[in-house]
Amino acid sequence: MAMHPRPASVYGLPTDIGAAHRGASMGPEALRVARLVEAIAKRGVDIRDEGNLGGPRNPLSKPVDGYRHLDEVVAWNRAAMSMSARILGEGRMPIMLGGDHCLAMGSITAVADHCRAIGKKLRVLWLDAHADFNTRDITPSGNLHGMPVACLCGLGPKELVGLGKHAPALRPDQIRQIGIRSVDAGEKRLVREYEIDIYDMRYIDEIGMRRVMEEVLDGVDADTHLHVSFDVDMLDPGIAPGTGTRVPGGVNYREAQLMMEMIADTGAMGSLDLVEVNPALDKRNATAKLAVDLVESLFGKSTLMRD
Ligand SMILES: [Mn+2]
Repeated sequence: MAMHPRPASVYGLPTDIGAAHRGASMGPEALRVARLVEAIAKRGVDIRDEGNLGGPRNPLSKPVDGYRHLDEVVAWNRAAMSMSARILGEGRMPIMLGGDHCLAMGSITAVADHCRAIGKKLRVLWLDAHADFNTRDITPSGNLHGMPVACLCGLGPKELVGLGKHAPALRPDQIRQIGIRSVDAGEKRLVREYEIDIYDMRYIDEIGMRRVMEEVLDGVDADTHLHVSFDVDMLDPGIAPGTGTRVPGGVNYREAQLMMEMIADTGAMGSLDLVEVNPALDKRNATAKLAVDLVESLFGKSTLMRD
C-alpha cells in the first residue's frame, strides 16, 4: 500500500489517576525529552504538539464501590475524548501521550465515534502485558487502568461506558490484544465469554511474531482505521523498566520492531496512544527512548535495507 504520511497532532495527559503507582503523570515530558516530536517530523510527517491538557490531581484515595478515583478518571477521559475528536475533525492523526492506560477509554471512544460518522471500519490493536478487562466485581485493586477494554465493550460504570455518542464504543471483534501474559482469574473467564482475540506470549513464542501480525492485520484495507494503543509494559522489562506493572517474559526488541514495521506497512494507522511510561521507575529515560525508537518504525522507518 502506498504510504502518505498523514498529518498528526500530539497531546499529553499528565496523570496517573487510574494506576496504583504514581509517576506515569511524567510520561508526556519523558517522551518529549526523548525527542518524540522531532523523530516523527523526521519521517516527513506534518506534526504539531498541542501541549498538555489539565485535569484533577491524584487524591490517592481508596476505591469506592470497586472503583478508585472514578470521578477524576471520568474528567480526564472526557478531556482526552474531546481533544482526540477535535484532532480527528481537523483531518489529523491524534497521538495521545499518557498517562496511564485508563485514558484510552477517552481516546478510543473518540475514534469509534469518528469511524461511525464517516463509515470507516475500526480495528484496535491493544499492545499490553495485561488484558485490561477487569470489572468492579472481579478487580483485585479497583484501579481503572485495569478496566478500559471492559468499559469500551460496555462493561463498567455508566459514566465511562457512555462517554461517547454510542455505547458500547466497541464490539469485541474489533479488538486484537498482543503481548498478553498477565490475566487475573475472573478476567480470564470474561475475556473468553466476550471472545476477545488474544495473542498471548505463548502464542507469539509458538508461531512467531510475523505470523501473529499477519493474523492480527488480516482484513485491514484502505477502508480500515487502525488504532494502536501501546502500553509500554508489553515490552520485556529488561528493555523497558520504566513502567508501573512490569511482567517478565515480554516482547523483545526485534519482535517489537517487526510489529511496528508490519503495522506501518498497512498504511492504515489513524490514531495512537502511548501510555504507562513511568520515569520515576526508569533508568536514564531508556523506556521513553525505546518507545520513540518504536514510534519511528510505526511511521515507516525501516531497520532493513529495503528503502
Ligand atoms: Mn494496559
